[in-house]
Amino acid sequence: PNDTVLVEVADGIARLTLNRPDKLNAFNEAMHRALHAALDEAKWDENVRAILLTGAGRAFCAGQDLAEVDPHKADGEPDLGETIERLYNPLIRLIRSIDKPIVCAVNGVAAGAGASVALACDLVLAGRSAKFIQAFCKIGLVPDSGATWALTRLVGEARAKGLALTGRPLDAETAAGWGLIWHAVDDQHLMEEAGKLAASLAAGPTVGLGLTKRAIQAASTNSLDDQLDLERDLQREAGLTPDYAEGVAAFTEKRPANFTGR
Ligand code: T3D
Repeated sequence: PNDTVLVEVADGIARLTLNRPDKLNAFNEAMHRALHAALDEAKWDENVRAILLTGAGRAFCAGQDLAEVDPHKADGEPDLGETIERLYNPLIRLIRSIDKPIVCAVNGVAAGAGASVALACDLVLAGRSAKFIQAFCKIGLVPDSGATWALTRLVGEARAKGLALTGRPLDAETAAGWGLIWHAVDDQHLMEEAGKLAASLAAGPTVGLGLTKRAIQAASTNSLDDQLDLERDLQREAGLTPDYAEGVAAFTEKRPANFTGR
């Protein structure tokens, strides 16, 4: 446990705040460990039905802390592949594996792996002044932490290459227009909107929402036949939940559903 990620669990929502504001919430090892632990806990905690991720201060996350890397190591060559394999890839895999909706409130710049983490979340809201920067090309690196995968799927190859090869900042409004994120929101309303969204998800049929997330994630690599089979299997599972019975009962009785997340 350390204070590089603030965690607050209340009303079915785990609020996680990246908390190295002086470094624009850049990732060091401690923040990696804290974020991974907090997400893992939220994944398994039955009281948590939605996750809200944001950053403290004026940035969301500036990617890898460049003050903590040494490209001129005395005792050998740097192995960035090792860092990716040990820290970044497990983080992205964990985010995608959580069967609960994850809202990301991008409160300022999201650069390098910071943008990748945001794009791995399920519903991304960004303040109008926030920017997404594929900063990797400025320092001779390759977009990582799923950036090439997410960008290409979300905005297509032409725009993915434009962003990744130039490193030009993309503003929140354009990002929403391109389909990179869900919505751009006025800065002063971002946290309120993100909180409301997380609250409505936390009051939803958690199992069904989790299975929906799984189905949509599988769609980008499945054939239609595989996806039809998957939808059948997941629907079978959703159809066994008390929340499904409640949803149908509430509809029939013309009243709001009272989902319990089971
Ligand atoms: O290395 C591996 O293991 C491989 C993994 C790679 C994953 C990656 O994420 S690689 C990409 C790393 N990130 C970047 O290259 C982004 C670097 N930062 C920037 O380009 C700019 O800071 C921003 C565009 C994000 C924001 O610009 P601006 O003008 O709003 O702020 P600033 O003045 O540049 O930064 C404010 C402070 O934060 C400043 O510190 P100071 O001078 O006040 O003491 C700056 O050095 C610090 N900071 C910003 N980003 C980082 C950082 N410190 C360490 N690492 C950072 N990534």
